[in-house]
Amino acid sequence: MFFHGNYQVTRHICPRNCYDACPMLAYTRGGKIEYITGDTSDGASARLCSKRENILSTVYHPRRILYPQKQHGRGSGNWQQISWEEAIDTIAQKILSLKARYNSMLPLCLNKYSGNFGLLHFAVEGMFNGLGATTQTIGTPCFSSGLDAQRLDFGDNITCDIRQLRESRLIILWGVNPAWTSIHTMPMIYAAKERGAKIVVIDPVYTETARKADYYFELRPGGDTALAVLLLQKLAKNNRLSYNSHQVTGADELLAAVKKSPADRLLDAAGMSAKAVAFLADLLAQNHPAHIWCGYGLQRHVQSGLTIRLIDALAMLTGNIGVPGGGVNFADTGLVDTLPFKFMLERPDTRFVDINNFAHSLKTLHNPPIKFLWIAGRNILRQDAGLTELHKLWSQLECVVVADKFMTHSAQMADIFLPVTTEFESLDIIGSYFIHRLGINEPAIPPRGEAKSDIDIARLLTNRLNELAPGTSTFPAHLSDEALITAEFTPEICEMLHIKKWQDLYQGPARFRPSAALWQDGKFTTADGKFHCCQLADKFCQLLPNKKYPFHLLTPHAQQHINSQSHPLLPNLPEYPQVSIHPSAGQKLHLQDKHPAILWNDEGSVTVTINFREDLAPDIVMSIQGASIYGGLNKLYKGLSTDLGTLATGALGTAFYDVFVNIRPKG
Ligand SMILES: Nc1nc2c(c(=O)[nH]1)N[C@H]1C(S)=C(S)[C@@H](COP(=O)(O)OP(=O)(O)OC[C@H]3O[C@@H](n4cnc5c(=O)[nH]c(N)nc54)[C@H](O)[C@@H]3O)O[C@H]1N2
Ligand SMILES: Nc1nc2c(c(=O)[nH]1)N[C@H]1C(S)=C(S)[C@@H](COP(=O)(O)OP(=O)(O)OC[C@H]3O[C@@H](n4cnc5c(=O)[nH]c(N)nc54)[C@H](O)[C@@H]3O)O[C@H]1N2
Ligand SMILES: [Mo]
Repeated sequence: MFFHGNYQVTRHICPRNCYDACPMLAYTRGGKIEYITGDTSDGASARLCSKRENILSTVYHPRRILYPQKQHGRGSGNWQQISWEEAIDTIAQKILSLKARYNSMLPLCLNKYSGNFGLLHFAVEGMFNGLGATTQTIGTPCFSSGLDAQRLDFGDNITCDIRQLRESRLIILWGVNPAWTSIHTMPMIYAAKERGAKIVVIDPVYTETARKADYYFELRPGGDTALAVLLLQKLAKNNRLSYNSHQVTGADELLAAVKKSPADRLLDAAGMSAKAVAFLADLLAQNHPAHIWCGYGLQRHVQSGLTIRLIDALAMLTGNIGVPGGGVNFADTGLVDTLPFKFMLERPDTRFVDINNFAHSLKTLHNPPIKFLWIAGRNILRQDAGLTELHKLWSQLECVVVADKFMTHSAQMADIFLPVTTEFESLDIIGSYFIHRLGINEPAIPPRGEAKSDIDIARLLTNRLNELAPGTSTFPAHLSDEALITAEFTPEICEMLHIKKWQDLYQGPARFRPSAALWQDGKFTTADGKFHCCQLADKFCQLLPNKKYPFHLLTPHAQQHINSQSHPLLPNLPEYPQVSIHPSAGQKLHLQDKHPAILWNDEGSVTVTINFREDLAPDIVMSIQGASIYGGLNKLYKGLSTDLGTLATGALGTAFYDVFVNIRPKG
């Protein structure tokens, strides 16, 4: 903390599930945060993203819930404010009665993910683990298959320092839309462009990032697998591959299969012309080093693990790995893999259930069934797959607790609501999964109303349980935030961050990787130390629209807000999802621009508003996720697993963008 004129200035890192993990400064006067800016102390830009206004309004918005509540009848809206004592006592009594009834804590389930990725937020897992064996979700909706792909190929999940992009001659933004979802990497991309680098975007949708690129390649959703094979084929044919065969396993086999693959079928799968592929292959051949950024959108398809593996191989076999400005960035799990998370009290007997298929677990687990659900940092009744089933199964839950800041779709179906603090009201440490940054969130103001941090809630519940039934929980509720953080900052972590102690973060964020190129010594962290080329499957399993459901539904991430967060905050948010469709496709179905329509498939139907958009392919419809009041699009998504994910995250990923629908006018 420091002072600037009349302002107290505190350091923060945006704790949301976002590439950037932006450092921020909060300016507080008279006990109120008046504004926030970017913290430039580690070279980050002073500009914050367009979510900034919403970030501050999460603190002060009149719809923020500041007191614990109890609902009389789920979904009734009949909420009653209660004291923390009553809220915690009700929950504790329920836990103890379930334990007595089932002689087990397994009926208790935690469904937690990314509302706030802060270190101390993992106390919620610690609170559950302190009770014995419980049920908990495992996996992630974001990036499982890509993580596995890179782990299999390189042996690890590491990104290069994005500042190295300045050295790139070619930057391929493949299924990622950083102009919306990672705006702080855009200056590196512009800097590269100014130095003569060519910027390429590969996306089925002409995005904001595509607008800023030199070349845009449109393809079919999921057509990237075929495109990667085509590029390898072309480059091999033109003798443009260049790699050290001692550093690679499986290249000969892969290339033999690639050469045999029929190009016409691949072109059809990619939805691209031979000319476009040849042009892209030439760009790769002529511009070295090339950096490829594989986004999470790219891998929300059933075959995406293979796709990312092929893209890794493309980079490796074109000599783009181990050179500054080259590489394939996806995600970096270095911090999470190194932090000990001592207070999480991890245990081998946890019953893990797939985060991407929660309805299935509710339905199939009987011995014992899930009876109690604690949701933190998630809005599952809006954002998950299998929503129709999830709603049906909800009544089997005897108690649902939601810890959040707002009355989300999930909270509306809870029994108890626990109000949590924001990143401006409690201490925490935040790391990034993409750009090597780690920093502090220091409290700028005391918690508003009676909001509490997730870790304080964990302490309250632990203490109450142990009062009612001594020995129920082993969670270290007596340890302060500072003591828990100190125990996490082992000498190994401090060395990794080039700091002496965690308190150094009060001076500004730290970086956890050197800025040198990755894999420069040609040694990989796979079992044999080599880069592993994937092998081609006999048949691709790309999913395509069909006669009954002729449209591929894409629901990419929004510019103005993150996921379903802050959707209660945005002014003028439309009631129904806006669905973009090409006018010619729309007119064939008698749809009218700006008019209501029904989007449907075997899973259900949803009311939407039609938005004609000239630059969309005729068999794609698109709707920005979280960008309406009612939402509901996930009702149409049953939940298809991706081909990889278990290795890195414990569960397969989910193919959010392999959804097929039909449309009719409403009324
Ligand atoms: N502003 C903002 N930032 C965010 C978020 C947010 O909601 N808003 N969410 C955060 C989270 S949780 C995540 S996971 C990330 C996600 O951020 P991104 O990685 O950018 O992912 P998406 O928005 O899912 O998709 C990116 C692009 O992939 C394209 N795409 C879809 N299918 C395919 C395909 O088959 N091939 C190719 N080549 N492209 C395809 C989409 O059209 C889209 O333009 O962003 C994080 N940052
Ligand atoms: N159709 C479709 N569906 C998708 C996606 C898609 O692209 N298309 N993307 C998927 C992806 S990648 C993701 S990550 C999910 C995410 O979707 P969401 O579940 O919306 O994820 P988050 O943005 O992490 O926010 C979850 C909740 O955490 C709350 N929260 C914020 N801070 C805290 C805190 O400190 N404590 C607690 N207890 N709660 C807090 C927020 O208010 C919010 O309600 O959506 C998935 N669903
Ligand atoms: Mo995500």
